[in-house]
Amino acid sequence: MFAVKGLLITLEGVDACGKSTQMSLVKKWLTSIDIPHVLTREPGGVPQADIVRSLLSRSGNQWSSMGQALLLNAARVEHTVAFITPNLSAGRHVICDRYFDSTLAYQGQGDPERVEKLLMIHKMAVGNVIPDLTLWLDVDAERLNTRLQRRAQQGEVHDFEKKKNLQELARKGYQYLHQQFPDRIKRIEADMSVAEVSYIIQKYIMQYLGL
Ligand code: ATM
Repeated sequence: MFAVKGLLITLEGVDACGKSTQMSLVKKWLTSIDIPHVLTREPGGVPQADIVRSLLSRSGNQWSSMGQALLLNAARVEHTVAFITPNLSAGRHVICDRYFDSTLAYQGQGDPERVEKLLMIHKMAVGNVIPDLTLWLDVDAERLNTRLQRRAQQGEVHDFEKKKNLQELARKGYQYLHQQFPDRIKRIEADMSVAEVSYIIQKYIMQYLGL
């Protein structure tokens, strides 16, 4: 008898791409068909990593992108060792809202040299734990602008231009990663309806779970 390991499945994308909505739909769906799974997110998932989240989200965050990457990797080690790996070993699929592709996209921004360095840091930090499947919810620049403007009107975005620039650079980062790892990273047009995006996500997950 051999143990069946769970899969690590990540959802990625820029802010306002609809990840949170899709995370809860995935949870509802996997629960309804009795698939053992856990949901988690980064930065976060364990108390030490939540500290890093609050450190980085404090207004006036002045960390360089390498400083951020190192903090995020410190958080990721704790999350991976204490939560992700034990769940995978116990046969539960781990669905994670952001993982190392967020670091590669936000801190790497599509620059091959930076991405190379970040991959080395990831390897040192957590070894060969990489997602089995990454679902990238991609929003084009125009829609991103509209979604962020809506958030700004609701008081959720404070420095609109800074936020918009960061998301545009991160999108460039995701485009680069998608070219580099086409087998692992699946691009999904997030401009479709919530139901359509959810249907495509379910199809990919079923394919990877062999359902
Ligand atoms: P969420 O809002 O999706 O929880 O992400 C928090 C922020 O952390 C998001 N910022 N914006 N804008 C993306 C950023 N982030 C990184 O820059 N690098 C990472 O490795 C992770 C996990 C998140």
